Amino acid sequence: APAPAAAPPPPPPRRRRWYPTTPADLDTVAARTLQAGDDLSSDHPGFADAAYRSRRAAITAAAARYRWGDPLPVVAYAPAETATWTAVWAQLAALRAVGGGGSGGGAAAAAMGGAAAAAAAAAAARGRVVAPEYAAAVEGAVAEGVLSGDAIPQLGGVDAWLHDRTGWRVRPVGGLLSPRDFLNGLGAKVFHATQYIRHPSVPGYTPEPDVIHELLGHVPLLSIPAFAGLNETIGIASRGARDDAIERLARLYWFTVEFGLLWGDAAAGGAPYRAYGAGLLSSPGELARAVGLPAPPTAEGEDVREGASPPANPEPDRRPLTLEAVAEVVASSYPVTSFQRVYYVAQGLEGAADVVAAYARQVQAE
Ligand code: TIH
Ligand code: FE2
Repeated sequence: APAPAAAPPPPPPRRRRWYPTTPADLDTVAARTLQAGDDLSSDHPGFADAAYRSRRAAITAAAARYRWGDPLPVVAYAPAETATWTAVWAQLAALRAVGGGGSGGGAAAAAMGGAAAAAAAAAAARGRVVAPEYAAAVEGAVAEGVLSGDAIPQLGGVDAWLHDRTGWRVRPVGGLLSPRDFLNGLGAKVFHATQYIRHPSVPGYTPEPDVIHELLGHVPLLSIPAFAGLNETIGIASRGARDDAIERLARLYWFTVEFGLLWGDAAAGGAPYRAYGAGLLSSPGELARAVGLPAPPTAEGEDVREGASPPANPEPDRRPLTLEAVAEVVASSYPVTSFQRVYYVAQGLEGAADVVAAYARQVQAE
């Protein structure tokens, strides 16, 4: 990346003496991306598309110049980029509405008042395949004009909305950070967000973060206090941690924040699983598959890419997220360019946060 980074302090043998704890501190790490937007790997769908690559390079250059306190970069998205956003938005909105009765269902329930309304709302929510808190957060952001299917939101508006709710900030980044730098950012209540959009050839799944993943996956969840707290807990545990602890925390993050599921309400005839992982909530293809729905059609009417999920086991494993299971989670590597083979299922967002907090205490006591 063409990033003028400040020289990092020399690392001591086991524990780092310095780590960022404030948003301004992140100026020293945010420009150190592992895969800048102009350096796509050869299996990336945009690898052979020169126009796509130069567009990303322009967007990531602005992110690399950003320093804390600057106005967040504004990207003038092209009509084709907006079309990708709108198409993925529509697929995700359909999945978000599954079993939820839509916002009309909520309004009808509210009109009844009292216990009847509560019962109707509960019945309407039973079939949902996304965490109900997530669906409510997106609906709130839409109602306030912060998120919309019609245009790719700018970081500035999203950042102000998020800061009002949980005190979190969004910071532009040109690509993947090291796990240590990224997790340290969470400890400072800062979420690093890319601004470029996935290649239009495979809209239902992308192997790397993009603006859809950040703004429709992570940001609504970070507006929910219990869930923002889970992110901060992992971030604080990463401060000055040994490299092997960083690796374990990154895996815990992956199997919870990125790909976590919640138990649904199968006993009452509802959905068996509900997604809260941002990597599921931004991928129509993987979201449908993770919760056991048929894959949604793409704009062209074809199934989205199945990734390289093993043909012998098209149905993923789903295992309970308990503190005992975390030992397995933090020892598990995972695919980054295909659908996951295993998802861990928690008892509500609070249940996930409790398990994460218990493990974070273990790491901090090491
Ligand atoms: N696969 C996700 C998507 O298609 O939106 C993006 C990512 C999640 C985690 C890493 S990359
Ligand atoms: Fe992510």
